[in-house]
Amino acid sequence: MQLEQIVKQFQIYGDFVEGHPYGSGHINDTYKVSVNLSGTKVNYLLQRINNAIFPNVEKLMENITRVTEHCAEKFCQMGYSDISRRCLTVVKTHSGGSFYFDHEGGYWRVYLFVEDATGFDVPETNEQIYQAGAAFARFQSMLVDIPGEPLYEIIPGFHDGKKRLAAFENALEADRFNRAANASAEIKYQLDNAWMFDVLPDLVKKGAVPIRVTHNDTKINNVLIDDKTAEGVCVIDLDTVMPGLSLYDFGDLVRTSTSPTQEDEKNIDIVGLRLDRFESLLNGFMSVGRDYLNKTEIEYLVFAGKLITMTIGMRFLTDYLSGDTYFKVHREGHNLDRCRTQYKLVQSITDQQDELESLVADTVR
Ligand code: ADP
Ligand code: GN1
Ligand code: MG
Repeated sequence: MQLEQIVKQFQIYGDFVEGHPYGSGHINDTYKVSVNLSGTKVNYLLQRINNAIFPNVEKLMENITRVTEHCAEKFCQMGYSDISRRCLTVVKTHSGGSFYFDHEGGYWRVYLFVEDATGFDVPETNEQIYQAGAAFARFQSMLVDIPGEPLYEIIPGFHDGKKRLAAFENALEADRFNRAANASAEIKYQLDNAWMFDVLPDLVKKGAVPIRVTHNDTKINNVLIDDKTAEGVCVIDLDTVMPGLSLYDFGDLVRTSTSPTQEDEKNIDIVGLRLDRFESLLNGFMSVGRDYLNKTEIEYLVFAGKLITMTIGMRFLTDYLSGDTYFKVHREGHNLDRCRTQYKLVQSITDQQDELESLVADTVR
């Protein structure tokens, strides 16, 4: 079905003008589409949901609408008037007012397009990093009192390192594409660092770290930064919002904002955590986080950065060994390149652990 036909299924008024692939997400197929409404061009964000990864689209969209409606209400109470820039707005379909359109095995949804804001794969200034940290912490704090049943666990064990490790070991054992030989150093690094995966689950078991409602995919390009004010104006990509740990969200921010490089940078020498970037992220996150995070959560912030970077590195490596079936790839060895940057960053965090811990200590002094 053509994009134009898909757009027609939604409560979008005006004549279809154009639609193009958009963004650099690894999971969904995303398009920016435009319609002409009485001479004004209006943009929308159309997505084909990756239903191999999210088989329960009904529950996925239920989670998302619960979260967006709750956040909209909060922003409204706070006196903001530009609510549709501050949280995603799902556009309904004509027939039945559903939040997605299902056609021959394809599942489509539409959001209002957040104008004049950018999702950076690599943030350009420390202010952007600070604002991104503050935006994700604000998002967590807003969801503390979301009413009703717990959100549906859309991908069970999403950040469960032990489960991910088992998947890695299976892929390694099978080595279906004879790729393990290309990744021997990475495989060793992964196996040597597997101890990390017990740490946070043990803290949860002891009751030291609470389960909250978290985003779970806080890659830096999943917050839109206002082009004029640099404010972290809108948290996007809500597919994985579900019960989780605050630390995982901070960890993924460390992973994606503290090195001034792309996730798939080939020149490993330039990958590494920069202290000033980390400090901006920490200060932004803590500007909101200090009001709701507990002592143990704060104590493990640096570790969380290392852990999530290790986990995502392992997921890239697993996908490489399995023939690149999960993350979109655009070149040969793409997932292995991504894995290498992650492990380089883990090492860089480890090497600077003391300085990083003292920056954390400073924020609570
Ligand atoms: P994926 O799950 O594949 O990462 P995202 O939901 O993150 O997909 O969307 C991909 C990209 O599209 C984002 O990185 C962002 O640049 C852009 N985007 C997503 N939603 C919106 C929106 N409502 N308004 C403007 N841009 C958006
Ligand atoms: C995926 O959807 P996107 O591109 O924001 C992935 C994350 C990974 C990330 C690595 C649902 O995020 O878990 O950390 O790629 N999302 C899902 O870049 O698996
Ligand atoms: Mg995304």
